[in-house]
Amino acid sequence: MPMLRPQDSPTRERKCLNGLWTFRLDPEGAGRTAGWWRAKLDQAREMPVPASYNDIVPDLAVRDHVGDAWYQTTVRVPRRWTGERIVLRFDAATHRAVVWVDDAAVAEHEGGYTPFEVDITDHVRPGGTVRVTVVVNNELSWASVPPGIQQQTANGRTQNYFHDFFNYAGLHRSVWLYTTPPTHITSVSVDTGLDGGTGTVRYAIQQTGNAEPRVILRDADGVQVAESEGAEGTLTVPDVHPWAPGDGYLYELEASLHDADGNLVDSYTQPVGVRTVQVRGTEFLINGEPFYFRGFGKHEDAPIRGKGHDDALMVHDFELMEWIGANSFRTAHYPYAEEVLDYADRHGIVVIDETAAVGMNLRVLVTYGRTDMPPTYTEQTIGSATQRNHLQAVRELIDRDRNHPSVVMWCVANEPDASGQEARDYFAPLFAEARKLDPTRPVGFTNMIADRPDTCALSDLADIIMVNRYYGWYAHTGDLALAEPALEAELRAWADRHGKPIIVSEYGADAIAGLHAVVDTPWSEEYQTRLLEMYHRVFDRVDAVVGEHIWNFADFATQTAIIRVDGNKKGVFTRDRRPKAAAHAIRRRWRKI
Ligand code: BDP
Repeated sequence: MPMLRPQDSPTRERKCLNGLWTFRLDPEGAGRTAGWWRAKLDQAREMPVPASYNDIVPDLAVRDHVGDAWYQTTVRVPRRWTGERIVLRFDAATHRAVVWVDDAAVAEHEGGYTPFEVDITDHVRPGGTVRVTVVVNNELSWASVPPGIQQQTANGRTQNYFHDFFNYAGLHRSVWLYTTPPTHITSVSVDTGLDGGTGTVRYAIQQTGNAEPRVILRDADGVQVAESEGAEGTLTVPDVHPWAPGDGYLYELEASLHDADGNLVDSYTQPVGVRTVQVRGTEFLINGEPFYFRGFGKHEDAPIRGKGHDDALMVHDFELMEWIGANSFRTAHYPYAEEVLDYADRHGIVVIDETAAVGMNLRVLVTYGRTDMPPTYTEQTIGSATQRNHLQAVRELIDRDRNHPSVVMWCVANEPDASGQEARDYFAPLFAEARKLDPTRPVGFTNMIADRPDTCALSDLADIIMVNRYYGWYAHTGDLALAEPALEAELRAWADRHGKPIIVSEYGADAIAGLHAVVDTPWSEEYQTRLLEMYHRVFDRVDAVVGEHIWNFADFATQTAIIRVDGNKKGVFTRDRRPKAAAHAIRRRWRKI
């Protein structure tokens, strides 16, 4: 069941703890033994929250730090919070964290992109202050999602990983202190349906204590359209205004608890978009209408703040997507900040929501010159420990995001090794878990080129085929004449073999902004444009293709590699969000100019 986000309501209040915290790296891991949470952090510098810490300080020891990093702040608990339940919540801590309030360890969480919270009522005194200390750890192992390995070099420990984006760490999202009444709502979930002009909203409320749950549904003008009593039920919405791509119409479900005298005990408001999603043959239907995905695989990535959430950057990215004519994106390669999904809900942008499972494919390391890697799925590599964390990541993703109408599909992993029975044994329970938790949305994963239509061991587990393809870049580099028929033949093979809709969930070419060439020259802006146009010609010829997500929206940071020039340059925008030539070409296609 969803964990409720902090909100201000007639019965709830929140206080944001963002700002400058004190901060100290702990490469030796000394703090956990020495008890750094017991006092003011020694030798500390200041660090902004939310942000990745890596690029804030011009020092490789910070950027490439492996291990623990300590954050601390002092918070005053409002005096008026007496009698309330007080909760401390982290929207994310990458990749794991332990939290202390004064001297008491209160919370622990694994996984860098989903929230966690803890009731700290017994540890605080309204009107007083408390010290909040967090140790954030960025180590990746075979068991973590995403996985990685460490190496000991003459220079100390280094962290290696198999995914193509920088291992940013820190407190990437907001931190909250908030209240609920002692008797309170713990979760609200909604599923919606459409039947002609009538909508349905099936709701379920969970709570603590003894109080009567009620719900009221209001339209966007605040006019009540339905109400009900009880912890579960189905509301009927006559003349419904559905949520649809490009039309982010939202109702509001106010869930409340009442005591025996009818007094309000708790109140929580959940936005609701009434829409349906369905796969039929080779079509992807939203509200029964075929939907064609135009957009990007994105990243949460920017200069200085790394993966730190920033409303200015978020709104700018959405405005650029609107400018270019995108209607959708994939949260490659991890769950994004909840603010991003809220924005997508309000603006009718369609989202493919992905877990942080990326880089589970040891075969690809050959590309990076590594020939010494073991098989992907063994107990020494990606094994049952990884799978446990991965299952938890699926649960936390669905718990967090199931109420978002913008989210139309779950993506359980990016480009995993999809060969053989081992891959199936690893993934079948993940697909099953996603379907069990949410029978209303299709489930998929993105396939990498090594696993073909006739050999991929996972595609029949998925409701939709998502393929990442780099013809003209990693294959047939620079040769669009060879790349075009190869791409077309493969897409037709997927359609013939599987009879499911196909989204080309990645395709693209690196381009260095400002590099120009008359003839096809990889890395030039013209080659990137021509490659994308070639893909689009092919997509227009293959009926089963229902979506095009260019890799990537913007250039982004990666670990150092000889195939990366200051990061991955497949953005159609630069890292500071200036358009490359391809952006104008895409805009002509997507906006039909
Ligand atoms: C794909 C990955 C993506 C990479 C991209 C690339 O899914 O994360 O950034 O290739 O190489 O394999 O640009």
